[in-house]
Amino acid sequence: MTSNDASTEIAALRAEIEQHNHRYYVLDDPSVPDAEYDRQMRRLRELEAAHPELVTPDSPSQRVGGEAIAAFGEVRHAVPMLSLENCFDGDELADFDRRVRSRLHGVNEVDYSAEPKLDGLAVSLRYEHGLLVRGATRGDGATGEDITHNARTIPSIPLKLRGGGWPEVIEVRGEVVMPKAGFERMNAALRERGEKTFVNPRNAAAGSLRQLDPRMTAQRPLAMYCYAVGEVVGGELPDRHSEVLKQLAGWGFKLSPEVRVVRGAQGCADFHADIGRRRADLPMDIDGVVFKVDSRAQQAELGFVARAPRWAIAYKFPAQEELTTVEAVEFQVGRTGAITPVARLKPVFVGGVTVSNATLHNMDEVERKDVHVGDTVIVRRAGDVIPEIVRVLPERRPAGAPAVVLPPVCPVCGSAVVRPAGEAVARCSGGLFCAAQRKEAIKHFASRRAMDIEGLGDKLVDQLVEQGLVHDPADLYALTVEQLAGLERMGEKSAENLVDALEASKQTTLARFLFALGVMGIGETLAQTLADHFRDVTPLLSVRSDDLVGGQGVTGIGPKSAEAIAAYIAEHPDALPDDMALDAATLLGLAIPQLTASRADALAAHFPTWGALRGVSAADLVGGGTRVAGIGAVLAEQIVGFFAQVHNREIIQRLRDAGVRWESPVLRGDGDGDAQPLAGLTLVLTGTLEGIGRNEAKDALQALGAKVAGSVSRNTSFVIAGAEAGSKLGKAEKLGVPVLDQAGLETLLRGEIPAG
Ligand code: I6G
Repeated sequence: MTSNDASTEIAALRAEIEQHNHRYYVLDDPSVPDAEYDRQMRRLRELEAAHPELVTPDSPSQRVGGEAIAAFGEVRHAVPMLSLENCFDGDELADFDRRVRSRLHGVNEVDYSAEPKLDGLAVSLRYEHGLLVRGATRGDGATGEDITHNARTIPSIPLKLRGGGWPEVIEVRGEVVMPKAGFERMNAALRERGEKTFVNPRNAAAGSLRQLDPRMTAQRPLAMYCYAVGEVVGGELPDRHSEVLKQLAGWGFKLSPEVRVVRGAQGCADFHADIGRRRADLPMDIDGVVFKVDSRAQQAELGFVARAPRWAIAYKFPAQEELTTVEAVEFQVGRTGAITPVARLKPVFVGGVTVSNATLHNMDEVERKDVHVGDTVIVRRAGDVIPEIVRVLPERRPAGAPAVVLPPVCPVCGSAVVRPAGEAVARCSGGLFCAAQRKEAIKHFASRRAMDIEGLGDKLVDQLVEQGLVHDPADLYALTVEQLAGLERMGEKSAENLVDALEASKQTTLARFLFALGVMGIGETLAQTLADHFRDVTPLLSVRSDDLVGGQGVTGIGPKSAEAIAAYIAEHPDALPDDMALDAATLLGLAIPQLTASRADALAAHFPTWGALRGVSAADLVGGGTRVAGIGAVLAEQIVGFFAQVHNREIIQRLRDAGVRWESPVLRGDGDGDAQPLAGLTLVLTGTLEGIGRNEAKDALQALGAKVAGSVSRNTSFVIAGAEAGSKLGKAEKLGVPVLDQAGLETLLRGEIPAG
């Protein structure tokens, strides 16, 4: 191949790969299967290796990171990187808006560009003639560190601007962050290798950017979200900040998908409240929202005070991390006997509430974090997540602070505590002899998503168990008004109501009943799967492991991918001629959802022709020995063990004798079309629905044959959005999944399918 030919092919490959990168990393909207992307990248590397004179710094092949540098250089920012004024409540925000309007000679209402304030590291990128020439940290605002070598490895940072019309020189500023999911994955991998983990995504982002070796940075899941410009030479930008952001997006930069223009102080307050409600669901940690006067002419009129613009403010959320001290560590016993160490903390205001307890999960965690009583610790409370100790500050440990030791016997019943070698969880061996386990098992049985016994709260269960009135769930149905009325804080009327609620709870679904039994490892989804599969509890009483695991499927294909692949085949029976021999490349060419290269290999090895693959069901495909979706060997043993125990069988029998019953579930997606008018639909519920709880709606829709999933994907038929719907609504809009309101839900509940 001549250098000319190579140059043409290289240019075409670079353009294509950059386009895929842009779709994948900037727009979160992948355009080609991974295998195709890998093939193009391999080809580009091959050509560049054969023609090293054609390698340029803006080639996508250069993102893997070059040589390590010896030390960070200094970069003086041509335009200083300022800080932002902060405010912490609505009054301070209103004051800011009043100041802005008064300086603008009393304009009535100001438009603000609003966006979340991401918790990462501020970075400035300098482009000359459309090419990235420098990346620098904020530093002290005037001088930062040169991190060009690392910036090049971050896939959402364009090496070369897209489109055209960019200024000769432009500095683009934003925040480099590590999304929460990437952070969790990276820490899990570090933990697995016995390496030190990062305390939070911000520290992980900062640590990753401050690497001398860019090959390390290249492996970290970083992204940069842009929000401002610095120096601009030889070019003009639009008049409104929001338009500048759109222009940046056009040049290939990633923006927060939450950017909005809002009106006046009220618009700002509403935006703050909306983002605040969704804070825990956002993919990145944020510590507030930022408002900027949208008109750049007004910005110029307002100017700066000290080192902050008068036209912008950060409205902060309550800190999610604070310092406090561990006053004691106690051990709680859960439903399955798991013993959980809980730190009793000196009360501290964090994440918007006062926190005085934090879970330590298990003894491995206590040992890993090296928690001693008396330690000063960082406690974190994010959203509704249970507060946790992030880390100990060993330098502040008082002399003689006692280590935390697992008690040899259960603190509730005195039975031996067992912790099998290699396992993190220690358990009380008392079973239902242990009052703590009994209480928790009954609370779970009565809970809303299980038997939904209204009025049977935790305090009441504690009393019932402590007074010996209830030993197991079946005893609940023998309770009388007289017995209940004698309890603390229970009158005759409440006792009658509870007996009525117990009676009402007897009519249930098999899935709820199975979930209520509290079999270890059986959550709501698996309970539903078991109910669909076995249709009654009786076959489960004699279930064997072989009935749950041991299929003939394809290695490497799990229940989810099997469903996606089988659905594709069912929808495209004529995608290939019947007698066509299959290989992985042919299958990958069909862009079947969830079909990775390794699964394509396995599938082609298993099914010699398309004809052989046509007509297979998801169950035929599931490999690794799974027969019931989601159940592997360990879970199968737990299920078999549970139903084999005489004591559990007796409770099930007594519950049935007491009148607990369910409609026989109809198999989804086949059989009686009239009883299953929603068969084949996959629905997702989000937000608060009117007049019907989410679980109730879920049960009703499932009874009509629909599948109700927890997350939105391209396979979702409809998202049903109630009031204050969260990120699922955004995802639906992004993927083009039809969204239904309350009226749409009602149509579905009548068994009719609304127009999409
Ligand atoms: O620190 C910052 C975070 C977010 C910012 C910022 C921002 O906009 C969304 N904008 C400016 C202008 C500055 N700091 C100085």
